[in-house]
Amino acid sequence: MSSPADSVWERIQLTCGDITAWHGDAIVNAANRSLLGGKGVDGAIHRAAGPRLTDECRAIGGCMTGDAKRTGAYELPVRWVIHTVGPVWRGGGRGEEALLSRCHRRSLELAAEVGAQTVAFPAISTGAYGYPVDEAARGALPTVADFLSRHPIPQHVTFMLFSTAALDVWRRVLEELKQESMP
Ligand code: AR6
Repeated sequence: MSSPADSVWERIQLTCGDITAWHGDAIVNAANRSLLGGKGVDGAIHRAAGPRLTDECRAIGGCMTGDAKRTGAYELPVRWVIHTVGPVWRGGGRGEEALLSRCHRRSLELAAEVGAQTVAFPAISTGAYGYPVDEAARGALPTVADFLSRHPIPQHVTFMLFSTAALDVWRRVLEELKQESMP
């Protein structure tokens, strides 16, 4: 992975809040392989989008870990939901980083396909799937920066953290990555 330029980091925003209230083109869902909904951010997205989202997901028939599928967003204030299945954390030696990276890359590919200019991600795998928050930031942020350095769309990516504690961790990791990528 090459070092992203300063302008790429400026296309990544970190914020804190409920992703179902975010206004933009697409949000990413931290789903499970059934795509039929669950707890955490998945439950919140399905509740806010309404039952037609679950119907569309049922017709897709599931998703592999590390892959992503795109649906409509129904009652949500975005145009698309991109459902990705993060890895369960098993200590870090079972390919978790590559799978988490693939989740982000596949989600951005599906967003770019439909011309989504603004995309928001939750901190995939850091809830029920147990991925440590700082490790998740170290997996997600360079992958997104690398994708953005190669593609003009999406123009902006937001990471919607669900607590100020998580936001602080992601901010620290982002600053470290920016420093590391300076020439
Ligand atoms: N907006 C933004 N972030 C949220 C929200 C929200 N409304 N709600 C929770 N988070 P998790 P996972 C954060 O457990 O670890 C589900 O049951 C949360 O604090 O939602 O990938 C699925 O069906 C955490 O930081 O997803 C799967 O079975 C992050 O979102 C399984 O959980 C991810 O936590 C997926 O587990």
